[in-house]
Amino acid sequence: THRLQGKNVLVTGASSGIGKSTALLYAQCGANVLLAARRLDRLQDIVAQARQLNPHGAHQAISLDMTSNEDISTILQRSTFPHIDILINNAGLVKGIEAVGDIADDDVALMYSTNVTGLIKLTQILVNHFKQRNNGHVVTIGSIAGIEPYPNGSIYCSTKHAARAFTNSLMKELISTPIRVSEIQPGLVETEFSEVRFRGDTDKASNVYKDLDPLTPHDVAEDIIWVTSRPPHVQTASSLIFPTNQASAALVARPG
Ligand code: NDP
Ligand code: 8X3
Repeated sequence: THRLQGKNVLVTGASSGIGKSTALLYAQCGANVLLAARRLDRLQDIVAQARQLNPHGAHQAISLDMTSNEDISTILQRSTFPHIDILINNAGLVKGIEAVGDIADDDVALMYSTNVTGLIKLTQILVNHFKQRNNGHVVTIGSIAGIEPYPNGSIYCSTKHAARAFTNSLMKELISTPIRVSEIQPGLVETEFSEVRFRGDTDKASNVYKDLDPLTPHDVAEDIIWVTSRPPHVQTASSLIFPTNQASAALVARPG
């Protein structure tokens, strides 16, 4: 992880879950972290924690709504960072478990604009920035849902398939450059993800992780740190990471 010392890392969705753990672990590894999300108050608390872990680092909280073209297109100008070395495309969400036919247009629009079109817009900006510097690393947080679609998750699963295809095309486009592209594909991780899916119903959300040891956001953060701290000639194209009792989206054991 010495290779992360002094690197500038933009983490989207850094106010909770995987993004928060990732931002803090980067800080601990000596990186400067630009933490982006909608809930700025939360980000400011996390910046304070990052400062404790790496007092010499230049950490910044920046408000970013992935559904806002304006927020995305101004992000580099609004940041105090001179440049970015690593982009972690982590912001994302699922809303509802409705079957096709019953899904509200607003939920479709929110998931697509956050998980797909916002991600594409931000990545284009950072890829141009990386091309100018002839250096950089794009990491997209995909999902097992981007490999194996499941019932009652058609919109979320299709957004993660889109993010996967976009990220993979990008890796192929950048084949002759030093810029790296990676996708991390987690299975069940206990975060606020299921609370958002069940629209705030915490009982339903905690049931998702009942009787198994899910991944923690820190587990996923460790994988992200690993992938981005390899030598420059090493590119992890994808990393599928499950809890030990999970083997596919549908195959989950609950040993109790
Ligand atoms: P959390 O709900 O804990 O965190 C989601 C983060 O995304 C929050 O920081 C939230 O910040 C941010 N976010 C959501 N919508 C927007 C938006 N419109 N603009 C900016 N930021 C936004 O969930 P996770 O940590 O689990 O999710 C992180 C990523 O991991 C997602 O892409 C998710 O799809 C993926 N993933 C999660 C898995 C899991 O089992 N938990 C498994 C596989 C992948 P704020 O609300 O402050 O804007
Ligand atoms: C989240 C994975 O299968 O829990 O991306 O919906 S799943």
